[in-house]
Amino acid sequence: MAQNISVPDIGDFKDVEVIEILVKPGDQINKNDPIVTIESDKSSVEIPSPSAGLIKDLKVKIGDKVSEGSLLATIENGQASSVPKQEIKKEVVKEKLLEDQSKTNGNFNPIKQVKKVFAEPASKDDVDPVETNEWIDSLNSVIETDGAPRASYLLNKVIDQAYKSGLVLPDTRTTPYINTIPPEAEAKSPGDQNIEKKLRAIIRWNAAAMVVKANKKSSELGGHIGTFASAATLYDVGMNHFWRAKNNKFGGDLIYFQGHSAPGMYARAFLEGRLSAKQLDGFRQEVGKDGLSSYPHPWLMPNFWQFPTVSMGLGPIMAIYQARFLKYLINRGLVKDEGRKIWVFLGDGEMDEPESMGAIGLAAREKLDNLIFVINCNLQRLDGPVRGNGKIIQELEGSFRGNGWNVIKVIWGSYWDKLLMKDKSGLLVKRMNECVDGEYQAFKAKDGLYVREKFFGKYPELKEMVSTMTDKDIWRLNRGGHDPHKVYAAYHSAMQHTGSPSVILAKTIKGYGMGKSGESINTTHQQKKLDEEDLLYYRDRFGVPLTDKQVKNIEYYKPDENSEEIKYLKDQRIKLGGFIPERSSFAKQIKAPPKEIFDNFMKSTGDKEMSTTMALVRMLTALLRDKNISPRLVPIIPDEARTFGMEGFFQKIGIYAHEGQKYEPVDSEQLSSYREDKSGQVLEEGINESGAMSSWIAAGTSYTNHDLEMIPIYIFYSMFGFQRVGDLAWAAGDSQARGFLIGATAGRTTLAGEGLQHQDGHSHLLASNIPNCVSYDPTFAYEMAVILRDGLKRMHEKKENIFYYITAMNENYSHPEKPNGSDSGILKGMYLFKENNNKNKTKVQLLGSGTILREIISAAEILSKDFGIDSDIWSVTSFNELRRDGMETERWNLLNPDEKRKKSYVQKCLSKKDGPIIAASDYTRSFSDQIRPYVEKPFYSLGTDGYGRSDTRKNLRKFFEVDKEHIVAYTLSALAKEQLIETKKAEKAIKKFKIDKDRDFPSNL
Ligand SMILES: Cc1ncc(C[n+]2csc(CCOP(=O)(O)OP(=O)(O)O)c2C)c(N)n1
Ligand SMILES: [Mg+2]
Repeated sequence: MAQNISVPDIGDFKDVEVIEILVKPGDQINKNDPIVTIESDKSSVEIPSPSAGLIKDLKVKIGDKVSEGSLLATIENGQASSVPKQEIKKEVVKEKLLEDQSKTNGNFNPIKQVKKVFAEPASKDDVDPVETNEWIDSLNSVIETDGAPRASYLLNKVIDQAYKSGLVLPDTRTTPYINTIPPEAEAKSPGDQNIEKKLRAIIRWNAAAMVVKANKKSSELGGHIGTFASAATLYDVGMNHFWRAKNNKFGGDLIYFQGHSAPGMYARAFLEGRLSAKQLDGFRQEVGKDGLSSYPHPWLMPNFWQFPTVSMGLGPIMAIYQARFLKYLINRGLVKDEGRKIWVFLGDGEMDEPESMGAIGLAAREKLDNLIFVINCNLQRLDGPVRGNGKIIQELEGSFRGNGWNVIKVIWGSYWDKLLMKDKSGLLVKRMNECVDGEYQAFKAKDGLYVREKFFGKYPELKEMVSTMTDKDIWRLNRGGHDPHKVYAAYHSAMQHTGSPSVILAKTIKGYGMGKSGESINTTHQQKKLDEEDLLYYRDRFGVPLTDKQVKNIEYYKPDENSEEIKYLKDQRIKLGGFIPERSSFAKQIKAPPKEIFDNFMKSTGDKEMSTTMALVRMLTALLRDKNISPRLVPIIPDEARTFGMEGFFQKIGIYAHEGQKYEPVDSEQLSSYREDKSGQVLEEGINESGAMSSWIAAGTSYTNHDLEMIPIYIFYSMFGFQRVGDLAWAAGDSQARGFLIGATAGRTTLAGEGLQHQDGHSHLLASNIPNCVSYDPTFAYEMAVILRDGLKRMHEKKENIFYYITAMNENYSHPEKPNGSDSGILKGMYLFKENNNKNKTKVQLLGSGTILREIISAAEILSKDFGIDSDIWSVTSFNELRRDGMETERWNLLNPDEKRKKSYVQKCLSKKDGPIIAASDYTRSFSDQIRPYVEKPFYSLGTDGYGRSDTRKNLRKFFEVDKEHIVAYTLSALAKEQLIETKKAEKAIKKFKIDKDRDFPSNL
């Protein structure tokens, strides 16, 4: 029996136009297949079929207006007559378990037993120490008999009860200043410690030698020794035992190396035979062949580095979103869950960057247990201590714990274990707790005697504790981050941890082993030269088998290929699947959609008005019907889907939510209901441009990191794009991210009412500085369609390492038909849109881009009608691309003075055309000025220099002098200056349009 399909609840909209019919009678359709697309003045949305069946009759045609309940079609064998309420996938929530986990901070530390008690020494305010000890004994006995989870549970219950009783509890953000993992719970490294120690020494040496050698060539070259010196153990333990490389069996762990530790990675790659001594000699000399980048730059070393991290703070936020994106791919069923991990190496100073910690809440909320931060807490940054008066490790612990991370502190090395065992009174821990980082830094810049006096000497009991130790023994008391056993145990524990991200806070010494020349002193960071004496010290300190002469020559040391060291090093990596870092891609291309997919946009819209943003959203909807493209699209929005008319995507493809949707959304009755789904496709990032940009980078580099080409489309207010996250955009270029950035609500006068902080008149200039960013400012839907399809083809089919920035506007207007043969011009940056030759008289070349092209078109009509001036109207889709072509051509011509001059594309377009050139855009004049050198004709640019302000579009265009009247007046004046018309004609226009000559330049207002 035939059933009706009618329009479901579409919110407040009425009389909405049907713009596409997606089925025809006789079609067999599935439930949720789209029947028609309807479009309001702001957004378009598909109406899905409520059931499967055969379409019998269509009851609407394109152009019809429909409202809720309007009949659309009838279907045979269908079962329901209205769109079913969405099914809320209720996750089975094991509430009790979750509750317990969150209370233990997700950290089920495998503590088996507790033999010692780090209680504070009995203090004056302990009125009943016996009772105190009874409580502690009880706790220990639960840990011993029932295990740590039970003990945590009981403690939480007691704490809950205390809160209920109104007790003010002490601050529990931090734990004592000791290792999180007690020695008896440490996993033991299976490695050969002797060989590993030798290898570490050699790698340290080669890294330092490489920097010193470069600086011998020229002090301009620079480099860092101190950072890697402090982190060598942290890297080596990972390389020898934990980090699994990408190969044909496994996707590979992803490691974000701290930028300034790059020399250490090169030094290891040298031992692995991946880099030659000649290449090490080319450190920081990249202009010639085979040089090595100062820092991790995939653009410059595309087979080696994966992640650009040296701009501090970008590594951590990009890595968090990388880990999130990996979960997204898994939850969407696009990649297998192989237990891959994202490791991120950071400096303690770097943690002051707002970006570093800005997304740690998200990491915990999304339960990113595939993410491990390792923060190298050497207590120093560039100028001096990170927290001289405080304790960076404790501070970070508090922040990360507070955000729900699993925190593993690696503060003390094994030599401290015995002392801590002896510390029955807790006085040693008390001393550890009370010392500030400024003191800890000084301890390691001095000697054992100093530590004896200043650290242990504070309390006679502690002085006594170390009385049998020599100063050398005291000096040997090591820090956790330099102890491979402790580091191994921490990594092992982080690898096992589930339910939340982990952070390892490793205490180290900046410039470890550099001695007087730079160990733990304030100038360590910039120490790039070591004199002979320093080098000999460094060799001896680590026992590198080089003669004095070899040291003086600053030779690299590489054991024989058959030596046990090299064999061991390679064996460990073979066991872990290959070398790291290594950048590769085995992703398959995505076939660009057929040309016809955008056919609709090539026609005139007639009277129908729409914005280019709406047109773009319709194009995306069309792409979602292409089976090659659809699953790979990653729409990314920072809380502005409704602004851009994209709310239709919520139902259609769902919003990614790792826990599905645990609630019935308030608008569940409506077609565009807020639908969250575990396999949702939209990344709805909230008000978080940096996060959205980081997601976009993760998706845009998926072809290398996950061997799966994805098509990220990040849509944002253009003002909050490059200006806000410019450094991330630069890193995206370095990373060779592919995808689309859409600067919506673009144009200084087009966004109108929003005012100064919203109106963008310069994002294109920022985009133009990124070498592999291709940018366009289209006016019409067909231009957008041609550009979008070409972008898909270039990036995702041909795999060009470029990304697109396209501006889209919110002004509604009608769109003409695509002029014949304009495709190539649209892509090159300009094409002849229209010629006004009816007067056969004085002529002018009018160039416009974005919405201001429409002012140009109107101005041309006035010029023709009222002033008898002919014009050629050029739509400039990209001043940026034109400039690139102009620069290249000019350079070639200058370098080849004997040859016939080549013409730039701009010249090809304009050189045979008559009249001066007037160019106008909704951006600052420098945007259109970019082509000035290549036109070889009088050139005048009009633009929106100055701060925006809220008003109507008309008033704003008048204010910035980019409205049709100003364009006419300025054009006439330019023609007069070229003596092509009489000056009085220009004067007349200025008067006619009531242009105030005495008004200040808009930039000054
Ligand atoms: C955004 C940014 N600002 C400044 C710098 C310059 N810089 C390089 S290293 C450094 C200090 C790093 O200290 P820390 O993070 O503690 O790393 P460490 O070398 O101590 O391991 C600074 C300020 C930079 N690379 N990036
Ligand atoms: Mg530091």
